[in-house]
This record gives sequence, C-alpha cells and structure tokens, in this order.
Amino acid sequence: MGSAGWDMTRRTKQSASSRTGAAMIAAALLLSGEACAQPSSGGPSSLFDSIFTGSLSKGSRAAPSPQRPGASAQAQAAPAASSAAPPWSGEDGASGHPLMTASAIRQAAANFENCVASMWPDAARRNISQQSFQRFTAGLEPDLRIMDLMDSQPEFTKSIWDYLDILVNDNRLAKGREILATYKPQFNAVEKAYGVDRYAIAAIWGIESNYSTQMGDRNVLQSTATLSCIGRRQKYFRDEFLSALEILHRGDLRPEQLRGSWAGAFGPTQFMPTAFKRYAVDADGDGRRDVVDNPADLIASTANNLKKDGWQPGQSWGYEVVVPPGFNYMLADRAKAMTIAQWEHLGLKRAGGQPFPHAGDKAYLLAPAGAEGPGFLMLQNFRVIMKYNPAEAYALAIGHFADRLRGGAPFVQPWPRQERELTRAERLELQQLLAQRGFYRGTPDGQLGGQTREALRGFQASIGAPADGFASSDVLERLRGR
Ligand SMILES: [Ca+2]
Repeated sequence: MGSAGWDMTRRTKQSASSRTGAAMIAAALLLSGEACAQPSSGGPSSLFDSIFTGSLSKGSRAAPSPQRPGASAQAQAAPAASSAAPPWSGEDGASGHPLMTASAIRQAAANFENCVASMWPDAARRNISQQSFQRFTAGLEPDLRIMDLMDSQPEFTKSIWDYLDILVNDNRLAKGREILATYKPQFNAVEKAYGVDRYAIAAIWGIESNYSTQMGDRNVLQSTATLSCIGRRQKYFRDEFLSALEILHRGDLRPEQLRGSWAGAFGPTQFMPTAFKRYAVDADGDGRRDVVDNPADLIASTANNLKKDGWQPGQSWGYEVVVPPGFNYMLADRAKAMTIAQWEHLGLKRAGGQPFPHAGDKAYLLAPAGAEGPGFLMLQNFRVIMKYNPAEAYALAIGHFADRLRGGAPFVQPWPRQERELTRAERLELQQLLAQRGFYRGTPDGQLGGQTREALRGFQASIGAPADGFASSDVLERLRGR
C-alpha cells in the first residue's frame, strides 16, 4: 500500500487551524489501503473513504463507519493556538456528490431546524422524552465547516514509517507507563473480567487521544445533527445523532462531556455514539457509563469493546517477520490466512530470531511497504484492532505500541525510508495507467486501496517484478513506460 496513503495533512489551499489540523491529521493518519474494493462513495469523508476501505469496519461494508475519526489526533502539534475555527469555505465539495455542492449545503442548512425537529418520532421510539429532545436540541445550529472536512482531499500522504514514528514515541510511551501505574487496580480488574490485555487498552488510549489530551472539542450533538441533515452521509449519521441524544437523555454523560471529533467520536478512546451504546459499561457502579472522565468505566468499556469484537485472551496481535528473497507476495493478502507452521514452511522467520510460540495459529501476511520493508504475520487480535478502527497503519501502531509498553523492542527491520509518497495527482495517474493497461477496473479516485493494490500486483507480475502491490515512484515510472 505504501502510498496508499497514510495521509497527513499538508493541505493545498488554506492552512487549517490547529484544531482543524487535528481533525485532518486524525483522519488522514488513518488512511489505509485495506484489502477490499474501495467504496469511495461510502465513507463520511473522502479521507474516510480511504480509511474505511477495510472490510471490517463496524458499520456494514456498504456504509463504512467513521469509527474513531478523532483517533490519532495526537499527531497534532500543539493545542489550539487560534481561537476561532475557520468558517465553511462556501465551496462545492470535492467528492462531487450532489448533496455536497455549495447550493445543496446552503439549502439543507436553511432547513436544518425542520430537519432536526423531524427526527422527534425516531427519538420517541428510542424512549427519549419530549422534554429531553427539546432541551438538548434547542438552539442547535449546523456546523458547516464539517462539510469541508468531510470532502477534504489532501494532496500529500504520510508513509507508514512516518506515521509510526509520530505515534509510537518515547514521550507517549512514558505517559502510557504512568497511566498503567496510576490505574493499576482498574487494569487488574478489567484484565480479569474481560481477558483483554492491559497494554492493548493503554495503547488505544494513547494512540486515540494521547492520553486524554487530544480528544477534539466539537460538540458531538451539533456535529452529528449537522451530518444528519446536511451532506452525503445523512442516513448513517442519524443513528449517531439519535444515539448521542440517548446518551444525554439517560444521563450517562453530560452535554459538556460529549465533545469530540467532527464526525462525533468522543472521549479518550474515541467512542462513536453507536459504539458507546454497544460497548459502554458502568464499571464503578455509580449508574453512569462515563467513558470520558471515569477511568474505571473508560478502561472497562474499551476492554468490553475488544472482547465483544473477538479478542483472544493471552494472544498477541502478530509478529514482525523476515520474508525470504523471491517470495511470492501474492500470498500477502488478508484473505489468505494460513497456519504459522505453513508460513514457516514457506520460509518466513520471526524477526529477531525467536521461535513462534504457537505453530497452529492462523495468520495472514501484511507487507505494508512491500518487499523492501518488514513483513508481519497478523493474528486474530489484529483483526479485532482493525474493527476498532479499520486502518492497517492504525492497527499496527496499536499493536506495536502495546508491545513497547510491555517492554518489547522496536521493529528489527528497516523501512524503505528513501521511498517518497506519491502525490494525489500521481496516485490518480497511477490508477489511470493501470486502468489503461487493463489491470484496474475501479474509478480512479487517488485513493490507493485494496483494488489498486491488486491491480498493481497484476502489473508487477506482468513485468517480472515482485508483486507486492506497493505504489512506489519506481512502479509509477514503469507504468509510464520510461
Ligand atoms: Ca460509572
């Protein structure tokens, strides 16, 4: 995937405020080229379209969910220096979606109050009282800036090694060790009750919000109401909006606690309102599921989320592996799981020379930087982390961060740091050239997901190059026929 875009955010037009920057980076960092067709019209933003090319997003595949779009806001440089967020650009959205044109946005915004009021019957069906509905929706106004964020298409992407460098660093690790020590009783209790590794939970906390320091400060009710009534993902966000109302009506969280990313993820581990409904628990027994300010509830709810998604107690997420020269990278495919013993038979070894603990475990091979970078054998728990946030780079950062918190070492093999990420124009050109040669059947969209990777592999195989699907500048040159 490589240039598949672990997008970071240098934006071409205006410079974003740091808050916007956080959201952008948050989204951008999560970009993944996962192994399924790119549902480019599915995600709640163009960024998320790329992010949620994973087939295991919590929503359906047809409607990938912005699970934790606020995640990884940590790459944000500093707390907001500017006071006010920039206003809506007033421009047509880059997605070209009819509901994202400036006039469609203006029209929907003019009808915002009616739209919110029209959701009352649905709210009533969820046992939200009329009093609560009126109280929490009174004076609600749309935040049109979200439309820009939803359709933003960054020119530059971030490599997976830069992404890992940003997220897995000594400072964050030190904070993580502090958190583990401070809340040791809570982690003990949760490990016992849920069978979920404390280091994985602490890693999610650290990667999602840099230990509660970067959670986003948009009003979740306002954001989800905006997205429910304006733009191209209204149906999807109605469930989020109504779920946020339920949270407030039940009193699990107070309105001032319900702040987060532009797409509605909130709290230190960035629950979406619907995810909160599924997974949040009241661990300290005070009657409120406070995943924002109560560490016991937060840790238990995050563990419950992983457990319900299939976490296997006592098992790792995966292993860094050395892939032998001449290996057939067509096997590096999420759909091609084999036992560790079978992988060993094909010549894969654990990096660092240790033996694999369980020869019978099923794993798939991921080579995020192609044949020139490290390989990874991914176990069930990696798939579980991908459900939390369906981006390979994200899940790898979580797994590695957890290992480092446990006392593990950095990855052994080097990344191909000399490779540069393709620009958006180059990514589009790559797809167009692959289409011209009959390898790519999708619509070129500049987002290098699984379909593009497959096409690249086909092209690479046809010219006798390692079919690793990595979108290097070299392979683009080859496609250009130079
Ligand atoms: Ca509680």
